[in-house]
Amino acid sequence: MEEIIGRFQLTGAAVSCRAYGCGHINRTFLVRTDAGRRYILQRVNRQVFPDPVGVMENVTAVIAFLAEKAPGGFGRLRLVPTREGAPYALDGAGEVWRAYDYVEGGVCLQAPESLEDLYQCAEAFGRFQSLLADMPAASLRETIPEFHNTPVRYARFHAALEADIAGRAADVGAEIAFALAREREAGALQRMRQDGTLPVRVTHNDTKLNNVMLDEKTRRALCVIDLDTVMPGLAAYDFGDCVRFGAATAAEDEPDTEKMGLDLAAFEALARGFLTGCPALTEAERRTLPLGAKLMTLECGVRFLTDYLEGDRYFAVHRPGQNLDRARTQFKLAADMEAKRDAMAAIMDRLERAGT
Ligand code: ADP
Ligand code: GN1
Ligand code: MG
Repeated sequence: MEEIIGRFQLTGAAVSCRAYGCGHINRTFLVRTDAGRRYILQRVNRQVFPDPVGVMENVTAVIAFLAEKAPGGFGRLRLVPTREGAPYALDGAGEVWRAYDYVEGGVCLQAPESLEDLYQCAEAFGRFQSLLADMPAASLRETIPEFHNTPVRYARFHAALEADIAGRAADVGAEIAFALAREREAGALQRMRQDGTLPVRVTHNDTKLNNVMLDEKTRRALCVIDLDTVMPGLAAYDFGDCVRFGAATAAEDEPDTEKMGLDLAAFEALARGFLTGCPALTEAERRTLPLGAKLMTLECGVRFLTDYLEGDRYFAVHRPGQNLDRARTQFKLAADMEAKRDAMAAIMDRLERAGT
């Protein structure tokens, strides 16, 4: 680690480096220096991102765009250059490393704590999308091709089921049946993307609460982080994934699925926040936000189940069965969203009448 830390222009000499955060994808470390500075050091996951250098080009471009649009605000995220002035360093094994200034005074939530926090997080993701509205989508690479193409996610699920390399399919019949029963409707957003009903925008695509930094004192959003998946997408993806995580009554990997469901008050706070941050949505986009919540939840469940069937190769797992627990909570949540479809629609109508 010392060698890789030494490649970046840190202020002071590094005195400690430890694993940090709860991300499922990259290897993240917190580095402290004798000058009292903190940095986030990350190794970009090459299995997940086939072109990590392309990821860094995207991240650099988005940071530069935001710095121009919202200096000191959402543009505060800063990559620390290497001693040669590059935005990332390559190690001997060809791994891509980067360092960010730690966003001081910020906290990120692993679970919702208050409705106001939820409002702030959703407003942040909405504002993020608004700020990037005039960034040419074609200038960004697709860092993970077909990332939220749900039918493609299903195709990979079918392939995993067929191959059953870990011999696990026989034990998860109920989960498989749940996913298959919803395959046709799961493609609804993708169809509306293809036929032009929904506009393609620059979106974040991974809008978990722990990808927003809130001011630890005022609890207002400081900035959005985890920019690896910023690429062309739909508003419904960002709102949907935010609801999937933020309006859930249990943790993503809760083993007791009875605890999992949709919290409608949380849904309302998130919807109010997102619409406030992103006021220029089309009528079709607004209408499809609750559908986004359900489909992003279903898609995520299918991804967790696929990874379980493939022997846990994609998402970081810390115990056996964790991906299966994750898949089960997502399916339980999606089922509760089906039951609460009218209630979600009523909330959207109420917000519309209130001019949100
Ligand atoms: P992953 O793709 O694995 O989720 P993230 O970029 O989200 O990686 O980083 C993982 C965690 O590290 C975040 O959830 C957050 O807690 C912390 N983190 C990342 N970047 C920063 C930053 N610039 N300042 C403070 N904390 C950060
Ligand atoms: C991953 O990187 P992280 O932990 O913020 C994943 C998301 C999933 C999420 C599920 C690049 O997000 O797509 O929704 O886990 N990111 C990638 O918790 O696959
Ligand atoms: Mg993250």
